Amino acid sequence: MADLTASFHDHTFQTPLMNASGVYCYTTEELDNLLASKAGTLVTKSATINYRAGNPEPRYRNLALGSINSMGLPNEGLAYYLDYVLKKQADPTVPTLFLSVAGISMAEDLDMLSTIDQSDFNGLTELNLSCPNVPGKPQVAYDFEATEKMLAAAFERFHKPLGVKLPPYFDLTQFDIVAQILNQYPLAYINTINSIGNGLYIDVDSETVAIKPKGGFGGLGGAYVLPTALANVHAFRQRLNPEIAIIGTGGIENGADVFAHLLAGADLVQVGTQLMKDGPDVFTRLAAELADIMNAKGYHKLADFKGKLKTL
Ligand code: RRO
Repeated sequence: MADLTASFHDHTFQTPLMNASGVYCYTTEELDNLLASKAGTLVTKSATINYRAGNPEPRYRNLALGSINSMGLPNEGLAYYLDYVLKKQADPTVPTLFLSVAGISMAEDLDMLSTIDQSDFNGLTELNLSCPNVPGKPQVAYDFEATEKMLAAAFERFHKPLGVKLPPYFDLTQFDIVAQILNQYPLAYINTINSIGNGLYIDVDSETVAIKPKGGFGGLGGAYVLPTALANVHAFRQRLNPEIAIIGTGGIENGADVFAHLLAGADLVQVGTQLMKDGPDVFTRLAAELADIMNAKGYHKLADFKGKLKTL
């Protein structure tokens, strides 16, 4: 019988599955439901220092091939999520949790990292450098100079395990440049990819866009993004120091998609659009489908195939 146990640095999770930040992780009730599911762990909604209402609705739409969103960073504020993970880490039955932050400015990011550093949080912190949906705020990780400055300043004050959430890159030279920057820092992991920013879905019958903010432009998720996500996971696995783990996010609809992410080099995988569509029961199905594939192939554990993608 396939063993789905996933290792991530010195942490062990029952399955390699978790939610993608921004999906089903806004409230303590949603977070508790994730903990009760087959997800191996969870990540909280990217937080700002203070509560944010986010962009006007409708701001998320499921589409036949995925989803489009321009949520605009709605969240309860860092204290809410930090309080949740601190309470949970006192419970030995709860796995190590991920806490995500996404400041509107570098100063806000650094402020939040200092708060987390000075707290008792002993889980993994994720710095989201790739929110595509705050009007007037470009994604930090598409500005290589800003990314380098951010990481340098972050590691001056932050002494706990830190990962970064990256946007998709599309050119091999971008992978080279970004990996060269990331390899200079003691990152625990990268999470790739965030949604493909600023897509535009058009409904031809009604001749309208699908969401209200930004005239309809929004981040794409789901089947639209799977090959881009796999490319980013694999390109970074080929370039990053082996100590930097990878969370693969993007386009997972079934167990085969989970298998593909792991094969490309992901250590854990996150599910966004499909979790939005199905709720936390999706993890039961994904775990069963992944186990079926491993059993059929004669693989007993994730390490039997993780990162072992073959080329022609
Ligand atoms: O809240 C959002 O609009 C959002 C964020 Br912070 C993000 O990182 N990725 C995304 O697709 N939406």
